[in-house]
Amino acid sequence: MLGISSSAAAAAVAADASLLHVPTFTDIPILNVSALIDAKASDDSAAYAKAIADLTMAMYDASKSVGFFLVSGHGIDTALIDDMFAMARRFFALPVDVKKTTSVSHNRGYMALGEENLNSDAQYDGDIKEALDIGPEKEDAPLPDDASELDRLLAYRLRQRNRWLSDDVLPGFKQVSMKYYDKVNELAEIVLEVLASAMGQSTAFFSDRVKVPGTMGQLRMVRYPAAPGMQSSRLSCGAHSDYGCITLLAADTPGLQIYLSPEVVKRHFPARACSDLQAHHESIKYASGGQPGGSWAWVPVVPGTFIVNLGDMISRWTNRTFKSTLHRVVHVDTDLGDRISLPFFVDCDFDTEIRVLPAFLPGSGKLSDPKEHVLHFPKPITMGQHLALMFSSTFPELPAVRKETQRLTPSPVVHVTLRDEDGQEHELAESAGA
Ligand SMILES: O=C(O)CCC(=O)C(=O)O
Repeated sequence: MLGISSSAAAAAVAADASLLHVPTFTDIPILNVSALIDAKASDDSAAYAKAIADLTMAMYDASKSVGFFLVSGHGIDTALIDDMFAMARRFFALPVDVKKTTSVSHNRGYMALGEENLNSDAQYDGDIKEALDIGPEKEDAPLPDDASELDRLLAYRLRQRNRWLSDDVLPGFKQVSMKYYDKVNELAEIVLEVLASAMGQSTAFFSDRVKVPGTMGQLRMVRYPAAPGMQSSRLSCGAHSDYGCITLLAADTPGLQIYLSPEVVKRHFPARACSDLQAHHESIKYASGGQPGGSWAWVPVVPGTFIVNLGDMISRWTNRTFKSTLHRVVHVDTDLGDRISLPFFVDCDFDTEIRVLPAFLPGSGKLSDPKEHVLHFPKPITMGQHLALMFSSTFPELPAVRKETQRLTPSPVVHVTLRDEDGQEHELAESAGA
């Protein structure tokens, strides 16, 4: 099913038409990871090396052009995915008071309709969605004894223990959710190995930045009620980029839109003038530095695939060579019923320092774009600093976390040598202070 059904056109009488009349990104890149999964399962190092090599260039191209792609051949049982969607629907059908008993703190438990606003620059009110966030089970993922104070603070503020409903209320909820969590987490690790290779790093690059394996995933179940009169001032999910490393998304209904840069628009839709969304122009400018001529596009729902996108940390490590692309959700079509999606966000440890990799330094990096002369992120940041900064903009009560994070994170000084267009070298040293 691609794009939106014709009944959405009727809904468009009331909805802001510019939200709906955008092209569908039908040639979104697809990466088939089955050979890699087989090589890992059979512990065949030669086949593993070949599968990584075969996927690396496709990953590089997808990451450099749009930062969104589909993953097929993932081997996760369709029945498990269907069970997870069915379970999410059952959860959201419960009375709000019951759902609220799972609420813990940010990133764990139930979040009511409108509670999160992913684009407070453009939206007067919160996203038209409700959600449930689940992390790894704490007993499987204790903080290590040598965890830093920052790790402890953020684990407390953002990563508390899951609180489940009992089996009397929702039978099998925990079992299905954690089985799905584990399977998607395994897939995420595999995708990250390919991504690391595309970044010119060892395949263990990301796992080396997670002290306790499996602890940096967050499974979100989201319900979007159809909103036939949706206006650009308040969406199902406001325009944003993801904060961490990668997100793996399963969705049962179209609705996701991504913002394509002018270059991508030219390459994929050369024959048509894509309508831009004027109403979102300001927020796009704010969030992406502004790229007039770009366009929103529907991401197709292709059975048997996960939608994967890169987050802000990858954009930072690669000096924006790899894209952390803006996306949003528009769900107006009541004939399609509620839209359920299952994003799985993957981060690194909170105290992971992110600084532009030498391979991506402008001028000298072997993977950097020769046309790129700007070092976009001269100051390193920790994963925790970035998360605290972003969450303090989406949840108004969180600025305190940001302050505490800045206090606990040392301000390293970064030295880089940049070569300009004339081959002149410039030494740059900046402190990563607040
Ligand atoms: O539901 C979707 O398709 C996307 C959700 C999303 O972007 C998010 O929760 O960050």
